[in-house]
Amino acid sequence: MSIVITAFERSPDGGKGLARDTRVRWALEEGGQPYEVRLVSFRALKEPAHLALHPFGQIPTYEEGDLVLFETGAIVFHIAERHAGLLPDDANARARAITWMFAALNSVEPPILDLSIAKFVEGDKSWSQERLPLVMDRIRDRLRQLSVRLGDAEWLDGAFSAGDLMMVSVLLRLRPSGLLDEFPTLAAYVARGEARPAYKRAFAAQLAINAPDGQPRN
Ligand SMILES: N[C@@H](CCC(=O)N[C@@H](CS)C(=O)NCC(=O)O)C(=O)O
Repeated sequence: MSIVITAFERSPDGGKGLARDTRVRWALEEGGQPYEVRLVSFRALKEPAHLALHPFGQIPTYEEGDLVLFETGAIVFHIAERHAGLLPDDANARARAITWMFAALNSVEPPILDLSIAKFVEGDKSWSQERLPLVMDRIRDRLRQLSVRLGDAEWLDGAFSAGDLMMVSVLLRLRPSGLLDEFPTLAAYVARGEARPAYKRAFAAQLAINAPDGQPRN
């Protein structure tokens, strides 16, 4: 059954791979699954046809026959459950990999999103500059804790898993801020994720849409 995902017709990051379709593409590539992409404009995101797929009017969505999914956590989990390479066979190791997926989305991504909101949504407010250091320090706290846990390990819990895929995808969004470089252990972890052939294919596929000349626009 063919798989169709949605992605921005024109991603605001100009092809840096930060839009969340990249993590779904990455999971599909790790699982060796072909997929099609339907591009959606910002206007179309909030129109009934797309809202029927995604109640919040966002990308990505995932369609496979009668099944329609939204939320990258659910989508990546669905892919990981069905294809080898993203979740370990051992029950406890599998549960821990899923824990890391949740940790990426529930404990690490929220403060990182807060920074995007502080910069791009609240940037023109009089109090915005005063708040920024607090927002950045909350991210630093999480990165410090994560960095300690990762230590010298290659991946978060043994072999590469969907937990790493999600964590690397979340951390990547920090790159423009420079915060990732304050934590060399995590910067190297993200680089290991980016070096995976499946990630490279996913990145190249979204880049081909957002910057056909191969150079991210922003
Ligand atoms: N929690 C959702 C977040 C989805 C999301 O924020 N998507 C962004 C693109 S990366 C979007 O569609 N933004 C446009 C909008 O919200 O109007 C997920 O992980 O799938």
